[in-house]
Amino acid sequence: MSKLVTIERFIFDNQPEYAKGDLTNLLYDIALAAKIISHKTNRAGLQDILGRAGAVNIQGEEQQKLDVFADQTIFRICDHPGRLCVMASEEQDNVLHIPDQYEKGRYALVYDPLDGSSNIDVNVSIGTIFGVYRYKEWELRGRKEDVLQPPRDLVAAGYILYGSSTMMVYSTGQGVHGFTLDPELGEFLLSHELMRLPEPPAYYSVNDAYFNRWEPEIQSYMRWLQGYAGVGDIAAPSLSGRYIGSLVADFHRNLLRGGIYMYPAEKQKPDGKIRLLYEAGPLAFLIDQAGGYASTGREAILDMTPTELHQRVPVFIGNRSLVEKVEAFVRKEQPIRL
Ligand code: AHM
Ligand code: MG
Repeated sequence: MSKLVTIERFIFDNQPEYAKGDLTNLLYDIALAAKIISHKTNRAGLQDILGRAGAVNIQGEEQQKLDVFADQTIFRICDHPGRLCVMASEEQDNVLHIPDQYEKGRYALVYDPLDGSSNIDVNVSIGTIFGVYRYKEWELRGRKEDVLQPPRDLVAAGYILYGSSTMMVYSTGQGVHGFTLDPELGEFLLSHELMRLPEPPAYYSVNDAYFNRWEPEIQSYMRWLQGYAGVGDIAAPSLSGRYIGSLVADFHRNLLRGGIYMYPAEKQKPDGKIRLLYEAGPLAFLIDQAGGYASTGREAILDMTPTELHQRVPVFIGNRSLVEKVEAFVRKEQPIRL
């Protein structure tokens, strides 16, 4: 019979040597936030019945938008246990400092509390993404510089997917592991140990309504993926298309089945849409740990040092062979046909 392993037990047993318990506890704090957000997310449709965001509920409290609720939940759980020196969230313009009355910790947390905002109100999967860095200057009380580090220097990264079940997937640099929430027990149980991207890949995921806005090399790459004759030096693997428009859900499916997720640059959006610090960076770390690769088409996302909290980057992420091929198209090393 297989062993029943809780996320708490797994994190504790697999924590890196240097972590001294703090990283373990931080990951467990994030798992707790995930349970609270999951509970609220599952009741999202009931907001229409019990009161809309902005309205006052039966206890006289104002109903919150889910993404604001998720943002505040993570902050409120992580601001006081003494594990962090600073946080940065997609929902906040500036870094979030640990209040003066609390002890300062050795880690910096970046997070997108609820990604896939267009899917929140239509009952489609959404997710939370997070990354953990070590502080840079102990003397100073948590600064922007502590989070503006290349994703390669992450000590942990992961996501929570609020889908047909809630899953937490994370890595501390020793492989990628997935846990499924048992809603009755309120525990995340190990369900996917040591996740690796399968070959051959099954899917490509992109919003192809924007095809006309992409560079010709990316348009050609898309034609290659779709099996058009005369594009690229060798035939692409036979892929099917899937696009949810929730990065975590698209990423998770491709991690399990193999594939590539893309959000290319556009004529009006030269850096694309996805944010480096708390979206592309942590997922680049995970995909690397699962045997894959993440690129802007021109450089490896793992090695980019963010200069701004909300900086955007074009993203191609998934099986290495598919992502390296994008780079070959961008370098104009592939026969092109539009
Ligand atoms: P968000 O942070 O505002 O939710 O935007 C990020 C999301 C991703 O989850 C998703 O992959 C992408 O935006 C979808 O964008 P589009 O609707 O342009 O395809
Ligand atoms: Mg987002």
